[in-house]
Amino acid sequence: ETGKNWWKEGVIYQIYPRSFKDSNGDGIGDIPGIISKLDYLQSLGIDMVWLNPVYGSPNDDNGYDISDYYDIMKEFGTMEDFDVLLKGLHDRKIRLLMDLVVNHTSDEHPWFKEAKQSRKSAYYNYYHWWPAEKGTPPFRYSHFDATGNAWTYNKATNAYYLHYFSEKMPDLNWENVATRQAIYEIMRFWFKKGVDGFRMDAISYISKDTSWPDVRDLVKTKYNKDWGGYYAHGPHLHDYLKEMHKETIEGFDVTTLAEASGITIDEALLFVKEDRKQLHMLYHFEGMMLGYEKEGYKRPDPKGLDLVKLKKVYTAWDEVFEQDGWGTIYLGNHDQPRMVSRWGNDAGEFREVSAKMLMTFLLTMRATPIFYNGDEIGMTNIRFNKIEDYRDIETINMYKYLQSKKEDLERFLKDQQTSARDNGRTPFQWDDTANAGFTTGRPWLKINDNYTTLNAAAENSNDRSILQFFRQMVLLRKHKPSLIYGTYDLYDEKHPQIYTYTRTLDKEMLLIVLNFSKQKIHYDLPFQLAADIEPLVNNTLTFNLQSNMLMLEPYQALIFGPLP
Ligand code: TEU
Ligand code: CA
Repeated sequence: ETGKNWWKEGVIYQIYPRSFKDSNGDGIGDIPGIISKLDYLQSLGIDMVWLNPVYGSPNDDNGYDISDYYDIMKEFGTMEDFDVLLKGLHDRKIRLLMDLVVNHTSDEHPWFKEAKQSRKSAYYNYYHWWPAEKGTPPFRYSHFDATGNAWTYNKATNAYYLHYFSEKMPDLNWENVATRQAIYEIMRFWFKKGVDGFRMDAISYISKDTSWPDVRDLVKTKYNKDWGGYYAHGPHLHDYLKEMHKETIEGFDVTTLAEASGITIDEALLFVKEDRKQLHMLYHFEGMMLGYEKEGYKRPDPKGLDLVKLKKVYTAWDEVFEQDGWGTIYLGNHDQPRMVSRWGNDAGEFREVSAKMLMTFLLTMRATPIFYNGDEIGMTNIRFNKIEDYRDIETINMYKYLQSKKEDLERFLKDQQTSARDNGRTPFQWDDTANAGFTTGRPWLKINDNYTTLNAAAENSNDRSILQFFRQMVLLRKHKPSLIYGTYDLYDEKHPQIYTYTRTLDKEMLLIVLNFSKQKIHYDLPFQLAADIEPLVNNTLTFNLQSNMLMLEPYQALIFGPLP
């Protein structure tokens, strides 16, 4: 914790521009589309927008492969459009966080185009190379490569270049001072333009052990089979972040959010402890591993979600930031399936109530909440059943990889219905007109058929919708300082269905009770409430308390307080 700041007090709304709103009928969401929805954004009560990458890009990985950091992607519009968007947000008191992707560039970035020509190129050292005269490079895993290997051979330089993601996304060499300065220049450019901060993509990966050990055994012994964990342990990571802070962040009223893949609780404060002057907030992946098997692609664990474990994870992460630094909390984003499908229940009657329960959770924890667009109306997984429907390089290349290894592709496709990133990337469902009001053309990714009933317009005109509940909860968080800065205390940690905690600040104490199951539960409250107490928040129409025993409806969420 320590000082109070706007970025600790606000709610972040993440926009995936490709899928938000198409303005010109080409089937791809764009910046004018977002501009046309500014009033909607304001109506949500959110304080910050995190915009996924909108820079020049050939879109191998939907904008995470950047070919021009100083321009806007053609499909998304122009720099003038961007300026209008920034002003439109600021006029509505909403700040804008951009996505900074500087672990890698696109192979179509001029730096790489030069670098790959010859070892003498001025940009050769902007990237990591393994000269072929030394033989084949020691193995490194790649997230998106169809062969699984992060090194790809380049003929002109007779060397292999490193790419932790797809082969069209070569990793930048941060050991080179010129590379680092070029990155700081980019950051200053956007800060000077008035953007309010960056979400920092794969930032834990930027420093590499350039003695290049073979990581296979290392990862097994030291990193608990998590190679992301190994990648997050580069030797100079914190030197670079410190330098970056000094060269860019200092002197601007901005915030930075570290995407901290592979970072554990013990290391979190190295990034965000205030007097270390590195970054401001961090988001972890520990929660995102719950309910998946440990190894291989994201494969749902047949045992399902273990709530006791979930409570443990989020409680431990709360403790980290109790004294210093600050965290964020999310249950969905563009790399994850839909929040309600994964953590709640999107079947029939349960969808609304469980979506509201999850919102109650996110908006009552001590961390800046991040909501992914569409989750505020309870959008659900699309569950494609054939590979041709997918657009995501992660799914497509994993399919190719498994195919080459003769693995069970049917099982993979079935698992992807639960975990694929495209589940969360289908176009936003605005209304019940053709293509959900997203586009007049052919959408780049299929739209979920349920848009005829599940859409923002319908929810806007229904007082009891998920959307209205979201607005009310965002407002509540603003008016209850205990929900932002208050201490968090967990009760009944071993209860397998119910998550109970209090948030306390000065004399204000709120009690939050969440039923994470589809069962009705008789639950004995951890302490005595007044017999005539009424809940402050209830996501159902039922409230049944008898001598301190609550009869909780499936997925019921209740907030009581302020309590004496
Ligand atoms: O993700 C970085 C990351 O750590 C990935 O392992 C992520 O967990 C994975 O994609 C989940 O399936 C970031 C972006 O959020 C992601 O969209 C990009 O594809 C990736 O970086 C490369 O830039
Ligand atoms: Ca468009």
